[in-house]
Amino acid sequence: MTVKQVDDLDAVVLGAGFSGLYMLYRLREAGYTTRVVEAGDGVGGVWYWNRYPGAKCDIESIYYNYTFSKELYQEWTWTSKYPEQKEILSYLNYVADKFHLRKDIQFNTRITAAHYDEAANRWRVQMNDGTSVTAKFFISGAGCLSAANLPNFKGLDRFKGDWYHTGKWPQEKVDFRGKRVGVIGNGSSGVQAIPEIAKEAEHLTVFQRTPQYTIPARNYLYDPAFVQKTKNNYEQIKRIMHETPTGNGIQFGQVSALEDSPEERIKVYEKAWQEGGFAFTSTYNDLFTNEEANKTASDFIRSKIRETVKNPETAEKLLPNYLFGTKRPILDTGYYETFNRDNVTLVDVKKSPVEEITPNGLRTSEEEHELDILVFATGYDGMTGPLFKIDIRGRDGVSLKEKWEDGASVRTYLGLATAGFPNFFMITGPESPSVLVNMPTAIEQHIDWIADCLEYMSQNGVETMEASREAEEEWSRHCREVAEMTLYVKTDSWYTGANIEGKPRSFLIYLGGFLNYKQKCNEVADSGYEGFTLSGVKTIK
Ligand code: NA7
Repeated sequence: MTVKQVDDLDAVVLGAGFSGLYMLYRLREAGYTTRVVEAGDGVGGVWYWNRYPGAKCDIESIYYNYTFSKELYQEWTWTSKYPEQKEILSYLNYVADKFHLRKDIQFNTRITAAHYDEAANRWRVQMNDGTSVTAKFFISGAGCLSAANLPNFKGLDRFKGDWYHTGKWPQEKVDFRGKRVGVIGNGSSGVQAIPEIAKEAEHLTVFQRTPQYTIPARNYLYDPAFVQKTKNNYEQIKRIMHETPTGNGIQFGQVSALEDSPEERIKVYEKAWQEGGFAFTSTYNDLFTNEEANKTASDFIRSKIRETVKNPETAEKLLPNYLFGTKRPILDTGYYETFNRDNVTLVDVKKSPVEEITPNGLRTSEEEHELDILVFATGYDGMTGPLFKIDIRGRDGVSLKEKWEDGASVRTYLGLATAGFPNFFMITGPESPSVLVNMPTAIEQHIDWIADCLEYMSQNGVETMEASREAEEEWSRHCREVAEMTLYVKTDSWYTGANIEGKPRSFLIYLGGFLNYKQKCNEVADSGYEGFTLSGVKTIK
């Protein structure tokens, strides 16, 4: 394939999801020539690919949007508390149209490599269609959960039925009617898909490795008067999104779970359970830091599972035994109830592991299950996975993968940049608070910081901006220390990288809280980008 040199730009942005769209908007506003490169044939990022039945967001929709445009906030009307994938995708299409973003987006194209050319101070970005562009800035809007994890099951290539991964769902509707369906995985995606597939399939077999805690979402249609009120209170919504710890309207509990009597605690949990949503996770202030406190919430959910699931053997299999919330908490609509259906079977694959996919189904160590369709809800290679899919090389040809997998771990400065990779920025990169904050909030904060940084560079004749090794060592150490103070590190999850075979363990998300993080980012900017090396050598263009 011949590589054609087609262009030289100010910036190339990877991905046209929430991040890429707003980054493009800001760069264009500042007068930069920009190209967004997107693998899909439309905008939307994870909301473009995650079309599986039941896919919806577990953050309340009035907070799951951009705040950069008051006009946009007034124009868009959410229909229900938790927006479905289709509605979010329509929203992002609306944004792309309203701000005429499509003309700078190259669809159906993957970035395969991005190499920094030190002499020219340019990133050479190569695409899978054989073309390449050069740009002064390379910005990743690849997202945290976009590299699908398809475990290496023996025999998948011989399976005669159809198979799908929830994170790469086809555009056409998959028809489950009259089909024997198997779902492997019961994280957020599996828990959303399973009740919907069960309604349609002739029979559904759920292959569960680790039982999960899930809380009822209790989704409902919004009252139009409520939506109008939020539009009238746009400034307040914006404040909640950007000036509260999680940016999603949920208040943290003020007291320890251990301060209440057992009877009082049950009342508090019951109220939150009936209300639905993540209110349950913030009933008390120490559920994720104190094991004893955590156990009270875990026990409550286990009692709910026993109460809901009629077959005691199935209920036992569904009882989680890790600390609640140390895997990403899940919201569901009728998940546990689904196991009361006659057409649903639960198989414990920890007890009897999957041995192989056969031409007609799946064999565990105990028996063979005949299947027509297999659904992998097996998650993602989180945080670093999307970046490692691309051959990103900084100074001296060193690849990001080599740098982060040389036996040590990921090292970033604020999750925004990494030493040895000048003028490369990551939106919600590893070691930023990213997925533990409302994503649109985290994305806007990062992009505003990056856009301001570029503006600073332009005003001060700075040509390269690069995180220093000392600054990133300190930040990474701080991230690890904060994580060690929490219960999150006690459980294997995609947060720790444990879900991917061979992936080095490290806690890839900053747990010090969004507000502390934002303050640190602001201090760095206000100090003239302390911790970054700024160089002012003018380069050709
Ligand atoms: P998750 O939450 O990573 O869930 C993946 C599920 O797949 C989970 O139940 C895994 O079990 C299971 N899994 C993964 N590999 C295997 C193998 N080899 N065998 C059996 N089961 C397996 O991904 P989701 O897509 O559901 O959600 C990702 C995020 O999207 C979520 O956190 C939200 O932020 C939104 P395990 O628990 O590892 O034993």
